[in-house]
Amino acid sequence: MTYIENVLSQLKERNPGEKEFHQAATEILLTLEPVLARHPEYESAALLERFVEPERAILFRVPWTDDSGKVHVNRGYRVQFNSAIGPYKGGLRFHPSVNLSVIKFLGLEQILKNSLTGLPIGGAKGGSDFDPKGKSDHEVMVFCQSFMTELYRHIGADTDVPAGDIGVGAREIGFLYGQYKRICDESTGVLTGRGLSYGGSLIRKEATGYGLIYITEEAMRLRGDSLNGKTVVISGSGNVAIYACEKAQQLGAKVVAMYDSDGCIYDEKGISLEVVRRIKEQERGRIREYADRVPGSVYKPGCKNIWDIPCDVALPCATQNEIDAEDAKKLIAHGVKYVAEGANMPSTLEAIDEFKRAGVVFLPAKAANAGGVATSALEMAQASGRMFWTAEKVDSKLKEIMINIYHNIDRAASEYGYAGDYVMGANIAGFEKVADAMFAQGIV
Ligand code: NDP
Ligand code: 2IT
Repeated sequence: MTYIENVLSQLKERNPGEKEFHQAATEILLTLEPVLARHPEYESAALLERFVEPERAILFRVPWTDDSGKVHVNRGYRVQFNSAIGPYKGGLRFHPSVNLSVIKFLGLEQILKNSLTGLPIGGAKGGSDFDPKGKSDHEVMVFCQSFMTELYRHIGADTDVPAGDIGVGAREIGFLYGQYKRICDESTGVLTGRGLSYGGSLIRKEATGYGLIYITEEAMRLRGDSLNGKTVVISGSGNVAIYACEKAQQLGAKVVAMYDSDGCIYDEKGISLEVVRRIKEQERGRIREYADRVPGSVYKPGCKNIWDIPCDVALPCATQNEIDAEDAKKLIAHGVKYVAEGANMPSTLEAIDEFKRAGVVFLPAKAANAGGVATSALEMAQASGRMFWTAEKVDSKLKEIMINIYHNIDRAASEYGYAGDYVMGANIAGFEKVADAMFAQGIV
């Protein structure tokens, strides 16, 4: 057994049943062989064993009372995975599917993603199995206050800086921040994705979606191609999907389909983003309402239908494992040329193999969706400097970061003999910096 195989098998044994964590660790570790061949000293320092073990994993009770007076108990998590290159940084997810395995897969991915941004941020993730859907604003507030009443003691502007993810948007960040400030009596950049009136950054809301399009456009530009005139399918209709759609449309693409967890809309004329935003951002409604409002569009129950729709560019922006091998084959058969992951780990390992075999340009999540956390780091810089940058300044930095990420993963892939394999490139480029920082800091 090689060193990597050994670490992976130990990981599976020590963390039984954590299937998402196993999946993310397998994807990452199996690409690191060439780096370990160059750095035999990493094995004697048990660097990989330390890399896959969170520095700290916090699990806590979150009791709260609903509007009818009934008491509920949810489970809260914060996995502070790796602080080698900076304070822990990563989002909070509120979704019924959240468990330790999901948070650990997200945290592991976040370490390498944050490294790729080139900014000094370590990796973490947290959240709860609480479902904000169908809850009143008051219930969401009460839940967020209870969640923060435990979380506050573990975080800080120079220690660990959470942000949003699925189910945690501007509303939740506001409630979480209000409670943190009330307990700690300090106004710092302890959370990112804050509102513009209380220390947030322009463009943070748009950043993940815009960043996804900037890196995709760069990959296309270098192939003499562009989004202009292309047909695009975007899964999800949340924060990442909406702003990916906005920027893709600005660059001349036709986005023909989106979905939520109930079903998918298809609009061959091109999605009206204004209608989607009204339904999703203002009314917190369901995407099926789009078909009632836009003549000529169609709604189909079930999410999987979306990968049957022919497109040049597919942007999965909803959740993990939303594209399996069968979905990948359908996309390929219908001529997809580019797949860029806005969501975290939306493609299964088998789907990635299909894309690679078919020569699809595949931009993995940790590179393609890094614009959100990169802009969070820009928000932290503004908060600590008590400054507020213009939208143009933040947007141009975001674009520069995404273009740099593309070139770094492209260079790493080529340098190690895997030209065009951006899964290899992203893992290697992200890992090199983290490994170097961990090695330099001794056995900690
Ligand atoms: P939102 O909560 O704003 O939107 C999530 C979207 O995905 C909704 O349309 C939701 O549908 C759908 N969705 C969620 N879970 C499922 C599921 N199990 N099956 C089908 N559809 C689902 O989240 P974001 O847009 O912020 O996040 C989307 C993805 O992007 C996640 O993978 C997240 O980790 C990743 N990401 C987010 C970043 C950010 O800055 N927000 C940064 C980098 C990555 P419904 O409303 O019906 O639940
Ligand atoms: O997955 C992610 O990168 C995020 N949800 C954003 C994290 C952040 O700290 O901005």
